[in-house]
Amino acid sequence: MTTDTAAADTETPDSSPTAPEAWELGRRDLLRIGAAAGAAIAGLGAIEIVRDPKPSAQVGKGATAATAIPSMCQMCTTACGIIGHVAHGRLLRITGNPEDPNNQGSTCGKGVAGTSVLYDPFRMLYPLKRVGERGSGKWKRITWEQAYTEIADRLREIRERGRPEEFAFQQGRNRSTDIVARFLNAYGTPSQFNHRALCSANRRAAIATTIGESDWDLGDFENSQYVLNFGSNWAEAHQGHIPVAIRMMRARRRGAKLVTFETRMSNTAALSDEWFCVKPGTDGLIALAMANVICREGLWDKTWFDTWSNYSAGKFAEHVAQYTPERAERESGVPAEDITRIAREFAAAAPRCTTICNRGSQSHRNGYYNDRSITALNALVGNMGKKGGWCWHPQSAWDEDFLPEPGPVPDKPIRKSIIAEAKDWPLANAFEGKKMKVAEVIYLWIQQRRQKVSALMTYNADTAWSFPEGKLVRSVLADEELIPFHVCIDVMYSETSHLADIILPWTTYLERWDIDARPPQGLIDYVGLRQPVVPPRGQSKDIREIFPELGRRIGGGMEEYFPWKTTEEYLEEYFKPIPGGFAHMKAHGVWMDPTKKPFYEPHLRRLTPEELDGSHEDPETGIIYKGTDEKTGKPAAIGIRIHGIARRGFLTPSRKAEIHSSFIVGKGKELGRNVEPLPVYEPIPSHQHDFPDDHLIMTSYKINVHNGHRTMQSKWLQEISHTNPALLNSATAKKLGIGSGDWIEVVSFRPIDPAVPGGDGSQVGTLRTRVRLTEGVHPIVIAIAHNAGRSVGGAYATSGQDTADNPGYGKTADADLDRLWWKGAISVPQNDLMPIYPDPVVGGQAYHDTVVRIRKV
Ligand SMILES: Nc1nc2c(c(=O)[nH]1)N[C@H]1C(S)=C(S)[C@@H](COP(=O)(O)OP(=O)(O)OC[C@H]3O[C@@H](n4cnc5c(=O)[nH]c(N)nc54)[C@H](O)[C@@H]3O)O[C@H]1N2
Ligand SMILES: Nc1nc2c(c(=O)[nH]1)N[C@H]1C(S)=C(S)[C@@H](COP(=O)(O)OP(=O)(O)OC[C@H]3O[C@@H](n4cnc5c(=O)[nH]c(N)nc54)[C@H](O)[C@@H]3O)O[C@H]1N2
Ligand code: SF4
Ligand SMILES: [Mo]
Repeated sequence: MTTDTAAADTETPDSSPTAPEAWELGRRDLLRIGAAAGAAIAGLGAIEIVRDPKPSAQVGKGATAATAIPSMCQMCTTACGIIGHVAHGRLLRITGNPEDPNNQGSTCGKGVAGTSVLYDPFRMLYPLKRVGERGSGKWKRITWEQAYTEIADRLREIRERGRPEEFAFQQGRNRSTDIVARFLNAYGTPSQFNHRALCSANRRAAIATTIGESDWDLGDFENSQYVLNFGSNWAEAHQGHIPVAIRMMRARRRGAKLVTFETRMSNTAALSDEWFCVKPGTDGLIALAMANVICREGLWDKTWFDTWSNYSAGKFAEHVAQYTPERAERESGVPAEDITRIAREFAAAAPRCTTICNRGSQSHRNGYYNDRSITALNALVGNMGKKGGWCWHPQSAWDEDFLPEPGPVPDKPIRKSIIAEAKDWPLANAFEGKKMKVAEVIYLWIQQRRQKVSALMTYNADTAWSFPEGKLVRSVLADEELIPFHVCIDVMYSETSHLADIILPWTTYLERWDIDARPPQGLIDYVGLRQPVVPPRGQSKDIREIFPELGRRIGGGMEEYFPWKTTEEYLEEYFKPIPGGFAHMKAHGVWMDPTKKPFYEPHLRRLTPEELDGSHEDPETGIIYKGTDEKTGKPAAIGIRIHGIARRGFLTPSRKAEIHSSFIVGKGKELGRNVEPLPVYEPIPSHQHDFPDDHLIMTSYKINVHNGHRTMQSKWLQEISHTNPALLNSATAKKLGIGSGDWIEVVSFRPIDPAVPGGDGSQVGTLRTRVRLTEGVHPIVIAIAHNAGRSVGGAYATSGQDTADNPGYGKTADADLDRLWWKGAISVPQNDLMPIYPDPVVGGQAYHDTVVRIRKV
């Protein structure tokens, strides 16, 4: 990347990251955590809990005296409460906020390393405008005034033409949902693309189908005796990483048993009592075989199932009879006797037992049914909503009834987007308020000109790097006919901003305001505040400043939705209902209603006489109705009478846990598709033949010290992990004459699968990498980590490849650059090998099903 600085405006001086204590303290913290992780790998120790004094206190003495500012981490999506320790305007270190009910004072290695992202010497600190061909890497600095004017002019023209849907907005792991929706809805564009199908759509749809009121399960690990894990790597990743990990470790210390099914010896597998290495995409079959054992041996909670599920236990037993442990052994590789034994143990621990699953079970072509099957196992043993069992909470963030968004709030757009509302997947957009969308087809469909895009804004997503068919995404982003105008809002120079026309430098999470909260692991909702621990570096700005300004400049009524002068004024309004308001939030970083109780067994709550007043009941189903549902115009269900008592029930159409779902069958029929009402096992078509020795299934996984793209410019984290060799089973390697450290060529193929767009068996990509031999991976698998393989973003992100030393980055002095000892480390972009591969029911991307051919080179 090169930059012409001629047009630059006056720079805001940037404090350079030289305070020695910042690096020293941070490194020490990382080493502590590294040591704990090392112990964890050996299965010997527990994750260390790093605790610090209460927020808002002065800590330290003399030269290192620091102010403690509570805020929220965003090095991953878990949003742990943190404390920034700041002295003389510089962030010295980050620790966990003990007042946060989710992470309770703990952080992970990434959280501690936030300082190195804030002070990344290669960070983009100024608005940039492209001067060469798109993608040529030639930029000039421009002023914010020029950037605002150019962007507002383009967006105003599209809107005034009456085509707001031609302005497409691509977001990723976004947290600031209120301001994003406000800007886009005020503009009127329905083309709000997200990445949910790349992340968790299959799993969310399976949960929403079964319990209706949430798309996120929260095992009560703290109180559980037995945890059955199907492909969740909670010790290193998971959307609830630290909050889950600290509770799992407490459970383990108490003597709870942890059993993990994984294709790979992850740190979670290492921390478990038992690990079973499964063939990819077979977890659902294992769960169904366990259900079979529980049914035929009468280990179920038949009373609960017959009362609270909408299917009879007897009929379910007949359904699962086809899934024998022997069949599951043949297909998954897990011995039938272990499946039988574990099913018995799981049922014996009920109700203080729970499953946990994640991308290992759901990021497959059959991911939806896998997670339906795993979820059903819980209903069978009657642990749903019970203490120590499989629980959930209706709020995946804060309670919006208590803390509504300050008005005026714009309505949702009336225009339609063919891409955002992709119709080929029956359950992608089926659940009210839980639109999953189908992210992996966005750029293919733009290429196919299914929807015209006149301007694209990318934000909080490195699309060109994290989406499947990386090369296709990049070629579409580079095409000025398909995308005539591309604005990228980014913290660092990325594969996506490389293909923009204007780049807006974004603040890091340590320099911005936000209201945030995550699914409450303690089953009581809470709310948190992300606040700047230091002022923004350079000229970086947050969207809470950018969007109101753009809204006012685009005008045409948009400006009415941005009446407040500053973000603080807006948040002051937002937090008003909280005792102590914004001031409390700034001092503590978090608030939880002390009168609320954990959300156990909500279905049992008795309806009050007031609720029942004016209601009527269906004598056949027992469902109690009152008034009319605003959205459907049909009578609104408020509960169900069970054994003579009117109770709240589940929020599904039947008011029971839906083991059998007519709703999903109906959604399938609307599209002429068959959707199975019951949990089933659907073998993955492209995995069903005998593989030649050199054909393998490529899976993906996340590295504990990296998160997506957003951590790879951190020199601390890169120093710990900067390479992603292909993990290959030693026996497989022997057959192919491959030794540890050898170079191989990996060629990947699209599945031969008519249910998959472009599923013609053709080649996707090819790359060369090195292998690491291990017993800790399935013999048919080649596992490659996804958190590596950057091509731009500075010397740290690219292990010394991208050394562009220019003012576009706003590059600041950094003595550590000379100590970048891992120059040239092997690090490959896995997504260049990934086909677009949606589960045909929901559209969730299959990240672990790609068939590849390898050869030694
Ligand atoms: N360190 C780190 N933490 C993160 C993230 C990150 O990038 N890095 N990202 C965050 C986000 S957005 C998400 S969605 C979560 C994801 O959190 P997880 O789902 O817990 O993590 P993944 O690594 O995506 O996948 C879990 C595991 O599935 C295994 N696996 C693959 N195929 C199969 C299979 O067929 N069966 C089974 N049983 N296992 C299989 C992989 O080896 C992998 O270890 O993590 C969040 N936290
Ligand atoms: N092969 C493979 N691909 C995957 C996955 C996989 O397991 N394997 N996982 C998938 C999953 S689960 C997900 S959720 C997606 C995630 O993929 P993305 O949505 O691309 O997620 P991130 O990499 O977190 O997003 C990167 C962006 O976060 C923004 N960002 C926001 N705040 C900050 C900050 O304070 N600092 C920095 N540095 N950046 C910030 C930056 O703009 C940056 O470009 O990837 C998917 N891709
Ligand atoms: S788990 Fe995620 S949010 Fe929590 S400290 Fe680690 S990186 Fe930050
Ligand atoms: Mo994700």
